[in-house]
Amino acid sequence: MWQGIIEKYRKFLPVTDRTPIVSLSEGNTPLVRAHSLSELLGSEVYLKCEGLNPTGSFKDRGMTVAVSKAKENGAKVVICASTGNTSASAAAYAAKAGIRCVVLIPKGAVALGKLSQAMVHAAQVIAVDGNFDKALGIVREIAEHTPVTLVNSVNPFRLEGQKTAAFEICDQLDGRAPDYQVIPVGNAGNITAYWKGYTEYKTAGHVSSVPVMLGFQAEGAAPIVRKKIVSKPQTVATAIKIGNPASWKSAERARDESGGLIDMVTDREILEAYRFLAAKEGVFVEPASAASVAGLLKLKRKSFFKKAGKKSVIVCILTGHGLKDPASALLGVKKPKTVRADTRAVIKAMDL
Ligand code: AN7
Repeated sequence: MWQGIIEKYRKFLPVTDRTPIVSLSEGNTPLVRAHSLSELLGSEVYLKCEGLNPTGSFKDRGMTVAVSKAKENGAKVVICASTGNTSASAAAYAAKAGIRCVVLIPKGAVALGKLSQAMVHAAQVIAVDGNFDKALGIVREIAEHTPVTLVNSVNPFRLEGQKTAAFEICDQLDGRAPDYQVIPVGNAGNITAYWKGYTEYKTAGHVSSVPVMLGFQAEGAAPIVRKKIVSKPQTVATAIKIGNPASWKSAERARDESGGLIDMVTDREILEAYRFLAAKEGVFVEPASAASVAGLLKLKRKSFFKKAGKKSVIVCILTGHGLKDPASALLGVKKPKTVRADTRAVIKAMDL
């Protein structure tokens, strides 16, 4: 029986017999062969569907470890700042652990699905009149001066949990690492965690290589690409609307040590990839997740993968579920036709 990532990858994680495991059976998410993308690229493309975690995003992998350790250490309150998914995950795991949860969100900039999760899991939600970077600064300060536990990815236990996605991908590929991994970059914890995971799995002898890491930021929120803090980040992909990533330096290390790159994609490219995934691959993700596929398509236009010479194995990380952000799904799509409740009227509307 699958009992979550801590049970599965315990020997790679900072837990002991005394750690109370707070799990919602996260992990074990599908690695789906993407037929349309594979054909388009002439490569073997896979989608790691992290939106199928218990709260609908990859954050659950890190949260199970962070909240288990918080509980072990006797925490009464956990706190985080969030563009949405971290708060949904923290709220759910804190509920399971019986710990109070406070989340700070940038006012008006969190998708409805995520906000409703935090509220219904009974977290105290505080909207800050400022962006994510401001909110993160505030919770970091609070955690320094009060007895609350910070569960943003600056908490190292978060990245420990998140690295298990790299292990899983290698296991799902029958003991090999992908040649390339494409991933959205916001606060840059996830790219850092994946790189840690791949290198640890290689050291442990489970795989013989590590992938080239290809990260993508949104053009209006691309501090790593531009090499400077973006004070007013803008993008349709609210999850990655971040101007000063906490794991900036370690993301650069993942990029450089793997011989990869961190580039950016426009909102238009993100939404095109978002629709492509849903319409051609049958996979519904939130806009931030589509940044990885938008990046893949951008690199294809630049003939990036041709240089490899052989059929590469490429894994795109799809970080969050499409239902998180229902408003984005309705942008630029046709409204359903309304017809009389009558068989003939329906057949006529079907345009057969
Ligand atoms: C769907 O929830 O930062 O580069 O506060 O929700 O590890 O930050 C979310 C980030 C990508 C970026 N895709 O990952 C938060 C938050 C989705 C996300 C990212 C996020 P990082």
